[in-house]
Amino acid sequence: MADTLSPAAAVMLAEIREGLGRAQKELPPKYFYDERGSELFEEITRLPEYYLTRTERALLAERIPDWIWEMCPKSVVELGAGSAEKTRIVLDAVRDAVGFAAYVPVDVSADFLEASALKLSGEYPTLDIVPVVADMTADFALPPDLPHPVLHAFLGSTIGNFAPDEAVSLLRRVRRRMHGGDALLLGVDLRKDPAVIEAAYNDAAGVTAEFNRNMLRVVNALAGADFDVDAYEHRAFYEPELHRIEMHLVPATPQTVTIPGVGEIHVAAGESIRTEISCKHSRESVDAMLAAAGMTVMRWETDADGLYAILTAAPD
Ligand code: SAH
Ligand code: AVI
Repeated sequence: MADTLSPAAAVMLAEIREGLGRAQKELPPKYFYDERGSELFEEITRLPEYYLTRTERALLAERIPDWIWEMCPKSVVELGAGSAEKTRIVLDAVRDAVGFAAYVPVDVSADFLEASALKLSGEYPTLDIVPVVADMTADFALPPDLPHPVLHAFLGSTIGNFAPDEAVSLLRRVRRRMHGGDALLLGVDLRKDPAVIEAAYNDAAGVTAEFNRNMLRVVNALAGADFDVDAYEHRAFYEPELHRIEMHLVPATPQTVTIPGVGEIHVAAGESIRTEISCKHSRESVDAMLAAAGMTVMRWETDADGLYAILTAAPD
């Protein structure tokens, strides 16, 4: 079977094998995002408990027009763009300040990305929109000759879904693409009362639970696995020492899963598969992460309740 696998399928099976082989079983969060997962995420962003999206949107609406006038980017590259709903605030400001510009949304969710790029092309005739389907944790090519200055946008606090060392590697990769005058626009969720964070990842309507379980459907579809999706319960809890919330899937009864190319995986009753970490930051942790990647904060803005921050950073 291994001989007939595409390189992408081989990487996926290796990731799944490695993740499910650990003492704490794990699956990478990028597998949340098939079309259904992307739609469920959009639903999460509208939940009353999920303060992140609306807080970031309000901050962007307040600060972005001025920040974009200062930077005048001729290209915007956005990592994990998704629906790019909040990015419209950035794109409106770029259109008003610069006129013609390139917009490169990068995302692993191919169908969802194509659909949002098509919608945006109709709305922004002066933008050259070039979607790139890629895994941002690996090296990938951007369109050649993007006009500078380039604004690298990474919104939604998606940086928090990477452990500190992975986040630094990712930001270093961004830094390597930067010329003088380029900038990073980052959204980060801040540390706060754990009860507020736990509520955001355990919504009353159960959308986050469905989003979490959807990962097993994605792995079934992509890898031909036979996870009994309904056997798993959603669990999300804050780890104060690590400043992060974790999402897990936990079966009430023992499970045996067969994954072609990986083999049989046993999940004991009450044992968990970790599907996501979402790290929460402080000004100090952001400064340290950016310093390790070779960047310095230029602008920093938080909401009145200190829930969330947006910032720009420049290469050192
Ligand atoms: N930026 C949007 C969406 C955030 S959801 C917002 O702020 O609302 C996270 C997005 O990152 C999803 O669209 C998901 O498909 C994408 N994503 C997750 N892991 C990824 C990876 N490894 N490579 C590329 N995109 C990824
Ligand atoms: C995309 N990412 C920043 C979200 C988060 O909050 O960590 C994904 C998510 N997980 C559960 N709800 C939303």
